[in-house]
Amino acid sequence: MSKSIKVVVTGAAGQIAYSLIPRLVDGNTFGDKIVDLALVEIPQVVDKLKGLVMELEDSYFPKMGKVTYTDNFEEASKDADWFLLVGSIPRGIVYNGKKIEERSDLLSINGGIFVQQGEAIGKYGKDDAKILVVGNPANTNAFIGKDAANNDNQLWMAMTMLDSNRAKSILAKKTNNNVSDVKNMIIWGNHSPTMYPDSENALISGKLGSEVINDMNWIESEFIPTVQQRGKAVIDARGASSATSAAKAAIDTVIACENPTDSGDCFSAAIASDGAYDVPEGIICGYPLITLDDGSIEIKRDISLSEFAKSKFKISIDELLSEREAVKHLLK
Ligand code: NAX
Repeated sequence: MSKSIKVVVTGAAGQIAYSLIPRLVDGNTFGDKIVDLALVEIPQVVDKLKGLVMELEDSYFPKMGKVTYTDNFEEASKDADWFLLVGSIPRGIVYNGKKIEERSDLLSINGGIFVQQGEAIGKYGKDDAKILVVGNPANTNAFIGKDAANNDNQLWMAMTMLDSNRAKSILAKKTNNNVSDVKNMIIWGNHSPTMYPDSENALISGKLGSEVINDMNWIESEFIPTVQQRGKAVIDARGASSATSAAKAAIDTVIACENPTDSGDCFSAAIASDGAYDVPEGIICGYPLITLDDGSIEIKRDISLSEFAKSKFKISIDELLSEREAVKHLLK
């Protein structure tokens, strides 16, 4: 009999989740394992999940196990292996009578949600649970959740895979390669417009990006801003934020964590700094990561950063520090 795995998804009635959830049970993401799903929504929309569950049942997924839905996060958390925290309150909506425009308000409101979810994960999730925060502001939400969970065996991540996938695609186009020829694509810092996508350390058909692309002007004025601002560009063009690409990126992150990383490669996600690359300890920072044969996940530590890279990375670290300051009232 195949092993089973329990995955909790919040924001399960949202647009990212609609693309994401079927892929969790398609037999590709978790291989042979039977996947039990616990879908979570806020009370106002939780009943909509009945329709999604019907669709899942009608789709014939041989690896799909038990599927439940609830507005009770604690109940959903019990013995879960993976938490995909997609749900959050977006900028622009009216919340408790106030329109949420300021990043500080967004940080505080979502921070409150992540305190409760973090506490439940620490208490009820498996001791080796992995948590991927997608809902923005992802890094600081993960920072608050990890603090509230207070369980260092669990791995908290914020998603930067979408940024890394975008960056690969742009580098591949620029150098007439296929996207699969671009490896070691690192997103340093915050998942925000300050992130630093590292073209210099990317491997393009086996060669360092710094050797392949001799066009600093293009890197500064096109590549970096395009990766940083692409989320907004998709909203402007589509009238809605990235959904299918965000779902694919969440799946790619899960697959990267569940399988050993090829030598010479890495994957991108933000995790708590242990001081690596001189980042202040504790903040959830975008790093190059590797999954080892025993399943543990580590920061890849042998990347050298140019002075240009360091100056860009510092901007993003400073932003993360100011976000930490803005939510300090939520920390234990
Ligand atoms: P939607 O507005 O379509 O869905 C969000 C869902 O979350 C809603 O159904 C809402 O009811 C639910 N929700 C809110 N608070 C919740 C809570 N406390 N518990 C459970 N569910 C809750 O947004 P969608 O397009 O799916 O995007 C979700 C989040 O992903 C947003 O915060 C968005 O900014 C973020 N993104 C993050 C990306 C990344 O790379 N890290 C990229 C894509 C996306 O912009």
